[in-house]
Amino acid sequence: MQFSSKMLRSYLIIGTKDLLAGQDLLELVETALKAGTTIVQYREKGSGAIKNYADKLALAHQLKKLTLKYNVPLVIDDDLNLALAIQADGIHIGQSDQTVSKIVDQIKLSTNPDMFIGLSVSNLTQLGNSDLTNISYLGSGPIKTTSSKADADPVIGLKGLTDLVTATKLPIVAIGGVSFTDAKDIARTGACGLAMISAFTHAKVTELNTWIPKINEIFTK
Ligand code: 3NM
Repeated sequence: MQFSSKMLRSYLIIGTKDLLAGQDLLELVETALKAGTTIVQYREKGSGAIKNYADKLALAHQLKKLTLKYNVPLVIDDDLNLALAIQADGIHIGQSDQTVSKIVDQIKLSTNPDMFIGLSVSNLTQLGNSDLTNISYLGSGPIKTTSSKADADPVIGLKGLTDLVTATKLPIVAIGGVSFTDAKDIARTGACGLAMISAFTHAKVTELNTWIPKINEIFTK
């Protein structure tokens, strides 16, 4: 699927360890997709994450089937083999993950050469040090404190986000401690959307059905 910045508007990130008691990952994703979520990232990371590759692969396959049904891109976090195995639409990598040039080379040689790449960039120093040649979008944060990522960078706030948006032409999705009610503030910085874990896992179905369409209208880039 061809990348578009519009895909970043309401960005669901989810992995097994993010689920609350009694929640089912595929069910949660389908509820979000029904509400209008514009992109899904499978992020199987952190303590409590699935370690077994076959189990991850099986779940990722099911996610791919599900997102395809709703014509929404599926991104895999930091696992190129998994991303290639399920023909994911994109891969997201962090500053400490594999180098971008290596990933680009592998993607170009694969059966899925159009896979897009998202990169986490938290501040202007990281931005300056990053090879952005083949990057489609940036994930920038944490905007506020987050309990979903143990090794998150220091909080950058709206000011840090604005600095990054001003410094690059690449579309940016804001991440880290953000929720639906932050959409207007985040949109004013020039960012393209909200990437969220706990806002999704904590929301009731009715809240998702109300908020996701609103968020998709608030972001216009
Ligand atoms: N990356 P929540 S913060 C996966 O700052 C991730 O790069 C971050 O979860 C970054 O919406 C984060 O629950 C966790 O705060 C986001």
